[in-house]
Amino acid sequence: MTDMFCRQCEQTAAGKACTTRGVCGKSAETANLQDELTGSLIMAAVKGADLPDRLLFEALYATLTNVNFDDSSLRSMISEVANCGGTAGWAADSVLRGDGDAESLKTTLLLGLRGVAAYGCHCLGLGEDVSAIAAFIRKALAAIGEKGGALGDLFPLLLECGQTNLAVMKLLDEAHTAKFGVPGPVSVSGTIDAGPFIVASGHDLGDLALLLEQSKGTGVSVYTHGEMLPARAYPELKKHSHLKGHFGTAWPEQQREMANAPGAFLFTSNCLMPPKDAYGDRVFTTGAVRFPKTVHIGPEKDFSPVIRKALDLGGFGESQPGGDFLTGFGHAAVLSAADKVVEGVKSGAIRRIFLVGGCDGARAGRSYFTDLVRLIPGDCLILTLACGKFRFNRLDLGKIGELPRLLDLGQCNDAYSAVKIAGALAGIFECGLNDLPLSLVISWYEQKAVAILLTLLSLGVKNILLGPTLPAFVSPGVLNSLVAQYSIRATTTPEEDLKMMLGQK
Ligand code: SF4
Ligand code: SF3
Repeated sequence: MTDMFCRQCEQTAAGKACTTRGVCGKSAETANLQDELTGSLIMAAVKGADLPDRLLFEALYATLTNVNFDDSSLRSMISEVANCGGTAGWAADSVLRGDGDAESLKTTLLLGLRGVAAYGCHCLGLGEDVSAIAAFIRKALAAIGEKGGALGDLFPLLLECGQTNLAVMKLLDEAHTAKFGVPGPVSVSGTIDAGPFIVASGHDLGDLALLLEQSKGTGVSVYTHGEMLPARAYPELKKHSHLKGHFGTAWPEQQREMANAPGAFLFTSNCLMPPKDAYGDRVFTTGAVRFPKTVHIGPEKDFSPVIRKALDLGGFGESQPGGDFLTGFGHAAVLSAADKVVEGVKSGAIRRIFLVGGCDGARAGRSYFTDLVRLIPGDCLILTLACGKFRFNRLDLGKIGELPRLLDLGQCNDAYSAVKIAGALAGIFECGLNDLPLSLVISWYEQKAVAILLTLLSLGVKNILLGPTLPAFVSPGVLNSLVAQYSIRATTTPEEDLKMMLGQK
């Protein structure tokens, strides 16, 4: 018996499982509470208990990597689920630790649901109706809770999870556009000005909008971090002159970069690394994110403690120069240039389109994605999204005609834009998605990427390259079936993979 067992993310210990303490910093106690919470949600679903949508989404999101490290909040969610009829009794070990194909499919489904729930939480925050998404989550949790489970019944649920994730990403895209306008290309400065500042991290544009309203006229500047970068592409967020630019680089660098910056940090979603003492007192969390020693801003979203902290700290004495980031190529922007892309493909000026996107992580093997992007020939377009792009989004990759070669579609949930763009191009060329001159190279780390991968599979997308390593929770039998049905494969070397992709029709 081990202290804990978690293999839900790409950095799991020795590529197998974290068994004493998480590589992410999660303790065994926290991991076991997260399993208990998962079990009580599953039992609630099996019994058809009346669990409110908000609790369902928030509890699932609390178990995603780099979100909740706070045992007391996990305990109170377990009690809340119990009060609604969620009991103990699910044998988490038999599924999450199992090596069989049914356990692997159930685990993949559960992790996909965690990703869906994360996006569902952002939709809820923006006032969207998520009841259809919640209905599928309840059905899928009940299927996970049933004893055994035929492979033939579980696989269709994985694809349905992919379709549900597409639906929730679409809902989020529409909510963002309705509230904050249509995103457009924008160059975001990486310079941090002198004076007090707040850095807003994570995916929640609704939280950022509230922070901008509350900090207006206080003399505090606001910068985005990580997945919040595309915020400045939205007219209703960009209009705030104190939303100045973007702080730092990739999320795995946060402990080093935040320790050296005299500002206040607000985490609205993953990825939070356990804050070091050097800067822990200036970290604030909100929404699903929690850390025991940091101040949590509750659902009333009063960000005045964050603003006060920034004013007390005073910020840098002098401006800290940094390079620029180009972002904001959502589906509306890219499709408005569709004629140029189509013309380029027809004339041969654009040989191929690559989607190199997904999560970032701390392992050295992730230089694969930078190396690949550097090697992709100058007559190919590169679409990107999510936080893995920080490994190459400041490279000068030039243009094809008037189009920048690297187009940043936005956050991981903007995988919806990628699907929409690919669908529109397939319509124009009158072909299937797999017949487009398009190659997908996906970097995964946490469970939103699992949900997005299931979306791509549910659309019948083949030949996806997945890296930097394959998930530990996928059994050999499930892997064989994915390879047979979808020709999915693991990344090898940038050179070999590029040769193979350029050789595809
Ligand atoms: Fe390990 Fe990842 Fe689980 Fe953290 S989330 S305990 S790093 S597998
Ligand atoms: Fe990144 Fe955490 Fe996955 Fe939104 S912020 S993609 S890793």
